[in-house]
Amino acid sequence: MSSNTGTATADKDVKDRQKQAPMQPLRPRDALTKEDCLELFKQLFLARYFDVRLIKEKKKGRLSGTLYSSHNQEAIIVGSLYGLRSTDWVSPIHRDMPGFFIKDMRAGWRNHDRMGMSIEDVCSQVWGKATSPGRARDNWSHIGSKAKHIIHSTSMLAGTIPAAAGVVYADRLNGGDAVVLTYNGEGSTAQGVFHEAINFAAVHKLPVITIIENNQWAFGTPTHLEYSLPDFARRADGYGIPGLVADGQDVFDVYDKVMTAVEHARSGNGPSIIECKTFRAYGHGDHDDQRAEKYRPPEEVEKGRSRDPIAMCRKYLVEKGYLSKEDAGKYLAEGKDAGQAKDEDFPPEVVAYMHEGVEFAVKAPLPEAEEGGKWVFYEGGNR
Ligand SMILES: Cc1ncc(C[n+]2csc(CCOP(=O)(O)OP(=O)(O)O)c2C)c(N)n1
Ligand SMILES: [Mg+2]
Repeated sequence: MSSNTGTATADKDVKDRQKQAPMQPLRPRDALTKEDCLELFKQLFLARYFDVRLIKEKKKGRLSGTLYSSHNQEAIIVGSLYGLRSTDWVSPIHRDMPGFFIKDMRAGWRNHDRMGMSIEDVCSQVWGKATSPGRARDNWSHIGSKAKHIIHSTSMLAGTIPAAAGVVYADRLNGGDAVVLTYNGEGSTAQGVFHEAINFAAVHKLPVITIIENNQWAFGTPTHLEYSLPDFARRADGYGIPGLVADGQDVFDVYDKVMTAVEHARSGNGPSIIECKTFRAYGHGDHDDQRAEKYRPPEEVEKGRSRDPIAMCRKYLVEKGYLSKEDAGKYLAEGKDAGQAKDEDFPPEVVAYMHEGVEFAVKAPLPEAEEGGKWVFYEGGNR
């Protein structure tokens, strides 16, 4: 039986462990250079063009399979990834396809050694070719790369958060300081595994930053039938961790909030939730586009798409004096859906980069038949 003093010390230890370090709100955007801001602007065009181009390719009959659009949600992907270190991990899902190649893009768009996939990798995956990181064994976002610090995406919503927590737990035990960004739609947060994983991360103070892409819809279910809070971020209170709300249309606000959480996590203060408020531009996937027109009133869609992340970023750059009025009017992709947008609406560098990925994938071979019997069990290698 422990002495009274021993019990008091143990109680204090427990209280110390349960104490929440306050999150210091940061404005890391103030330290971004003009070049950084212009790069973020270009990456927004790139994420949008990826979407536009795939829809056009499918319309032309050069591509099959379902597309899950990130149109209007690009600021979340671009803003959250920009401040990461190469050693950090990400866990993207179906709505984050551009994140696979935008990760670590600061190390050079065409630098094959950077800690993100190449556009050739990602397009090969979309086209189901042998050159895809998953060797075309599955489609869309069902890829990952241990070497590039990208956790394999699955269709089991919220199912990657425990895996992400385990990855950074192992990294901590090995003396690393990596953080992980997990991405989840607001609908996926109703899964039991979401609560289990966040709770586990909270009690072990793991550097897991959960980004909630709150696009107001989970397939055909609106948010008021998903949870009963004005701000989803308040769920964080129940786990004893910070929860921030970001304007998901504003790449700089996303950057500020995510980097605040990253600093907090890297300093050993544990996980947090960042709710990014946005709006899903199209149907759940392109198979749902026509149905979505029936279950969502046109006024709601128009309002939800009225704050285009490209236009908002441009406005900020003009106000900062980083973009002249003349240059600002050069490429006007905002507000246009894939049927309206033309290549001339995007910077030529963006179009050329995506074009290289598309042409590589179109020409790449399909996998050999025997590939189907492989990779169920470990076959060596580190991908
Ligand atoms: C555990 C589980 N339940 C249901 C589904 C089917 N499903 C796939 S996406 C989706 C809606 C997801 O909505 P949300 O999490 O808000 O993400 P969004 O698609 O809006 O980005 C559903 C129900 C699934 N993949 N996994
Ligand atoms: Mg959603």
